[in-house]
Amino acid sequence: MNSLVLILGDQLSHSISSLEGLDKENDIVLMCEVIEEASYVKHHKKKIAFIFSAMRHFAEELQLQGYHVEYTKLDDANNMGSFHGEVKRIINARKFDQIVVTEPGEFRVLKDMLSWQDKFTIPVIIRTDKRFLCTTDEFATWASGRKQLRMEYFYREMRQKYTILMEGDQPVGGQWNYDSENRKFPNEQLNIPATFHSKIDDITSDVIGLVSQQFGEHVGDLEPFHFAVTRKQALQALEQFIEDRLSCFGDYQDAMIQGEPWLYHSHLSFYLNCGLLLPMECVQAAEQSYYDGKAPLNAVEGFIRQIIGWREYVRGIYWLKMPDYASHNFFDAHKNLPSFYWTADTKMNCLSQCVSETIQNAYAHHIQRLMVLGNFALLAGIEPAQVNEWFLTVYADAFEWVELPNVSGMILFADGGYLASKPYAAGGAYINKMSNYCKTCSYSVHKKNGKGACPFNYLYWHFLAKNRDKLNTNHRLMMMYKTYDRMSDDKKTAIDYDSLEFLASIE
Ligand code: FAD
Ligand code: DLZ
Ligand code: SF4
Repeated sequence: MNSLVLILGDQLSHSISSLEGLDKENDIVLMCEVIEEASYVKHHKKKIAFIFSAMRHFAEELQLQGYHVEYTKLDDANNMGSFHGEVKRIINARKFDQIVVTEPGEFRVLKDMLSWQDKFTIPVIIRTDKRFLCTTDEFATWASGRKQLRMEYFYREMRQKYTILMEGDQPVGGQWNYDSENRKFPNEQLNIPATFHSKIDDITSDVIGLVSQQFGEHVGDLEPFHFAVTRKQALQALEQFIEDRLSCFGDYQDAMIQGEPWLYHSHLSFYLNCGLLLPMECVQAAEQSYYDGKAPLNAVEGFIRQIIGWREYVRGIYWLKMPDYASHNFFDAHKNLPSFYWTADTKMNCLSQCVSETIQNAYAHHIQRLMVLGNFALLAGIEPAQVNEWFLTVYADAFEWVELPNVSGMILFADGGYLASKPYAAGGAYINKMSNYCKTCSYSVHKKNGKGACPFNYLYWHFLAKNRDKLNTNHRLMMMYKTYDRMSDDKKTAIDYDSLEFLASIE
């Protein structure tokens, strides 16, 4: 039985299920850089360089282990430009009995793969992606019969299932969640350790040249490039996080400081999502750090919750609800994405900072994505499809299974509250509390209306008023509607006037 094993750019794990049982003598591993994947959205240049370099290093490692790898580079003359094109090319040239793949991370790709058996008249075996801690079937069982899903309950079950931070059947420390301790305000005097910096070797250098030549019109800075591109380097990045930053991860998880893009976050999503790191090894390293007395419980629990909780939860929702999930638009929002999302050219300092850092690093941390970039898109009524495309384009960790639920579910509430219990809408006061951006902004965060007032302030109330019929029954917003109702008619008119004028100015 000769198998063709296709490995995708986000499946760079030696334990990937498609390699299980592979016969090194007779089977062939196919990896291909294809223009369709690099341009179905115009990915950030750094993201393409990262994926291509990591793919080339991974292929080299497989070859050293004795696998027969067919690797197609983007600029190879016979490159067919798509996964199905490359599969077709190789099966036309050689005889295979079956194609083996691990399930892909995007519905778009799965749909394509499901057509191959008929198209190529050869069996296509699609194996479960065992790198995730909850299979799509397990998640569907958990979700069945629940009208609304809540991450917290899913997370507790995951803690129990894998015995993470547990004492018998109770959570270590007596609480499941220490989020209330994780809201320290930004402190400009912090001595923040640098993020991981790998050396650029010949492979990465070649890829940087290729991306610069072929994707010049894509967004983003290609250099400096310092992502890990091998498993060895990714393990070093994990170790560096555990040693240098984990202990403060919880305290400053929600803080934003001007000129500090990385803070105490792990910066591991790139490696987790492309397979260089496995979720459980990150979780266990953090848990061990707690037991060794090196990191406090609020930090370790918070980090672990992101991985076994949020990460698995959003993936479960993605596969449960696709393809419909991509077209949800609960608020019927249809405004275009303002051009400053691509240029950072706005007087709103918070947005300008977060977009600039995104352009430089293909990274922004969670609160920047949620409470600045996403929050603004929600308040301004930007069409979900355009917001999703932007988030999928600009971040090196963006794959649709994780990007879409975070954007459509968590921040835009486009699914009407299936993923989150209320929209994460906030005015300028929140951004001012959690960042130092407002100090140097052209707008005044303390001014609520009129010239020079922070746009988040009036847009927040405008959003609530405009969508009242859809949010009225949400008990978590009742206080806010009571506050709105107590406002004078003049105040309400000013909110509408300022909002409409501002929104027209960014069209
Ligand atoms: P840390 O803060 O150090 O967190 C540790 C790990 O937990 C991350 O590496 C990640 O694997 C996981 N994690 C944390 N939060 C989430 C979450 N909400 N969903 C899934 N995993 C999570 N994450 C992506 O990996 N890809 C995306 O395309 C993506 N898009 C997002 C869009 C929006 C609007 C929002 C609000 C969040 C998005 N996230 C996305 C989640 C989160 O912002 C990133 O995982 C995180 O910023 C990555 O940086 P880090 O590795 O330093 O994370
Ligand atoms: C993101 C990406 C890019 C930019 N290029 C490739 C590629 O050329 N070849 C490849 O195998 N994978 C690439 N990827 C990752 C894929 O887009 C990803 O595997 C699918 O979206 C499924 O999750
Ligand atoms: Fe952002 Fe408003 Fe603060 Fe300016 S004042 S940084 S627009 S929150």
